[in-house]
Amino acid sequence: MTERPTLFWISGSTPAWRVMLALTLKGVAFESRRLDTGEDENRQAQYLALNPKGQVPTPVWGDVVIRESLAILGWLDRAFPARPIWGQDAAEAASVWQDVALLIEDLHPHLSEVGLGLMRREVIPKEAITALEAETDAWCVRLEASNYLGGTAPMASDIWLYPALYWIGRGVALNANPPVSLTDFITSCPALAAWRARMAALPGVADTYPPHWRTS
Ligand SMILES: N[C@@H](CCC(=O)N[C@@H](CS)C(=O)NCC(=O)O)C(=O)O
Repeated sequence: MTERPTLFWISGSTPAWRVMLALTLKGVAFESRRLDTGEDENRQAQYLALNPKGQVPTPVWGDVVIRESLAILGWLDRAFPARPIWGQDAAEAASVWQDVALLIEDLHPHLSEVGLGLMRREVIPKEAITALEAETDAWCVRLEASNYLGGTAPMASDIWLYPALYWIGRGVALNANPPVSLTDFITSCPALAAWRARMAALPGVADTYPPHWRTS
């Protein structure tokens, strides 16, 4: 197959951002199809035929149409094996999967509670913030020992975490009086801040930042 994959995405969607990051880090050129939710572009029959939930991300490559960001990250490594994001061998693959599973199992519930609260401009329970900080600290400690969660190069675990932390930052920016501890959520952990800067400096990564977050 020679043509490039087409990626359907929505600005500000962390799952879509992950897939865009993976394509970028793997050096896979793709056609970008940003959908405008204000115009219900993700609810049109043509798009629903690709993704019946009307959700993003959805990559299309010839006859291949995939939904669910994690499945897409898995597919990408098989379809475009250069510059793997799921490790170089069986042991590394297991280690990356272990991290992704732990991020989803242990970090995501707290991230979700705090992030959704911020998006809805609700008062965030102190315990929820403390739990998020404790979980984030554990990943920060990991990053004191290596440049990336994946070791010497970013893997699917780094790709999972990067947009997730920016999503909290976006929620903080949307609130007039966000909880103080969330305003220095990243900078309070130097290893995490350094990792984020390292990720952002990789070729093409800065361009994946959600465009509407730059302007509103
Ligand atoms: N589990 C899915 C989640 C996808 C998802 O929730 N996408 C949201 C954006 S973050 C979406 O497309 N929302 C648009 C809508 O439902 O109308 C994945 O990881 O791909």
